[in-house]
Amino acid sequence: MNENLFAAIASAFPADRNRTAIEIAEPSTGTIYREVTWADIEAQTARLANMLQSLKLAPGARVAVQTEKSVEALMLYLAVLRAGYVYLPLNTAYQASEIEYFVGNAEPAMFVCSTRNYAWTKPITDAAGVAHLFTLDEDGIGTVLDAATDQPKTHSIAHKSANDLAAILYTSGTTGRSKGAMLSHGNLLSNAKTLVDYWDWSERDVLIHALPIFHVHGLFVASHCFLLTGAKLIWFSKFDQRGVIAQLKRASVFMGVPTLYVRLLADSRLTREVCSRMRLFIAGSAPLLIETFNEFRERTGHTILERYGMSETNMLCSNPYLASQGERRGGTVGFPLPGVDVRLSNDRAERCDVDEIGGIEVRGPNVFSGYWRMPEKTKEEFTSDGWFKTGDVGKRDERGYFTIVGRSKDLIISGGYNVYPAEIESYINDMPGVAESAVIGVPHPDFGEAVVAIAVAKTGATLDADAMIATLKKGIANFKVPKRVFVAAELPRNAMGKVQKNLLRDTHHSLFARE
Ligand code: MCA
Ligand code: AMP
Repeated sequence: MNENLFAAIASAFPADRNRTAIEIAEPSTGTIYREVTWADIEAQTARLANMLQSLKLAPGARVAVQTEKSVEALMLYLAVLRAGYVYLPLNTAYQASEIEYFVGNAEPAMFVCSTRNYAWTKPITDAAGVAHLFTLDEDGIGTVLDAATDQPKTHSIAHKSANDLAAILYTSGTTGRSKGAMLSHGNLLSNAKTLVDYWDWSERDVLIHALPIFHVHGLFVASHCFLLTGAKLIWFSKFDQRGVIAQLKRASVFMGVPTLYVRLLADSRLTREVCSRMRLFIAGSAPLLIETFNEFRERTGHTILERYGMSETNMLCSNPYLASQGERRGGTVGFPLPGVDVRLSNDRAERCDVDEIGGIEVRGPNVFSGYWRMPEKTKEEFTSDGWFKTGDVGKRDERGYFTIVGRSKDLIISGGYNVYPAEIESYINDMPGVAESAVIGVPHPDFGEAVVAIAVAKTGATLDADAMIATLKKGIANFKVPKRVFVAAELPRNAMGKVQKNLLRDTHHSLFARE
């Protein structure tokens, strides 16, 4: 049996291939300006898969993609699966030094970039010996599609077993550089099937897709649920609450990070009436504030379903969809998904009691096989009995609901993007005149958490906070750049000499408080 994820997707295509699969909406108005049928998906993924195979890439070759969001980019992802290669999506905000690391670490055989990034991407891919560099832009035009134009529109799906690698997703590390989480066809398919079932998807569903497609949330969770049920997508190349609200009347499901819900609520056009056809609002990737959960229920009559996931594990926990399985409880991430084992361990590696706080560990067919070319790191992140240590800290109540109470990893989640303080501190510490720095996350009304840095000058040097921000903007992805930099005489330390970030967080807690 072919266990290629694309084989499962193809077998779920609706019988009527002329049906619309994707409606593409203009972000700020929601006006639909193009439609894509299931026949188009079939033909375009076949052409692209044939083109990929004509390049005679080695088995297991990585195809790295850093392009703006377009339906064609989604087709490219599906074509890589279909042709049996390994997909490696990269955040569009990454700049040259970040891309250089990913290319050096993953050694892709092929790279697809935006035309506007070609000039700086080419020297990087050349130096790393990447054999093929193509382009693809937000309007769906690029050399990667040109190369596929004359290819046949039929293709027989590459044979894969469940353990074969389908994708590598880079996630930052608390120390050192990013690690590539290796996800197999089986990991992705098992989780997608579970979600389709648990959230009661059907071909009648219409999903508003407004998330980026270089992370688990937009690429896997949203896209796979739609693809495995023959449902319909209303596709936004970027999130804009005005366009989304204009299309809510026609939709049944919405998925978003908490920032998207905050922005929807800030628009008075979000009413009960526009949500009357909706059956499900799903939130995840970062903590959803209880205030947002309550305000959304009051305004729309809908109770947001919060779920919890990770790049390494796909989705682990979800609040229930069906009332018969329980209520959706704000501030919790619900129950472990069917087939996924989740446990809590205290610092003596014993199982936690009800309401006792501990480290969240997971086991199941959804859990990745390890970090790309980092066997030692992989070993560190699993317990001796084979459970993956998420680095999240939580508790379980007497009814079985899990709540995430914090993180043992030093991580900031800003607008659904992860930022590791150690990485930003190392950039700041390398700046002229900087003796040391500390990077923290503080509450932010839009992004949930915002990145803030505190820097100490070397003796005799003076630091200009605004100039530091401007320099960082030129070097690293914009969402990682501190919103504010403070220059301090020294960093608070405990008796062991460790920087007391909790004191810094307390000092700057109200920096972005709403007026
Ligand atoms: C944009 N900016 C940000 C962020 N996004 N700053 C901090 N955090 C952010 N997330 C800044 C830019 O640096 C820029 O600043 C300014 O905002 C405008 O940029 P723009 O790109 O126009 O912003 P936007 O379009 O308004 O984007 C905000 C957003 C976006 C829509 C919330 O960040 C987003 O799509 N987030 C979703 C991320 C996501 O999908 N996460 C899922 C990960 P300046 O002008 O100063 O440069 S998957 C995951 O976590 C697990 C598996 C799970 O459970 O799902
Ligand atoms: P990533 O490494 O980008 O996949 O991010 C995964 C991390 O996002 C998890 O380890 C959690 O810390 C966080 N996360 C995801 N969903 C939630 C949620 N519903 N509530 C709180 N944190 C979440």
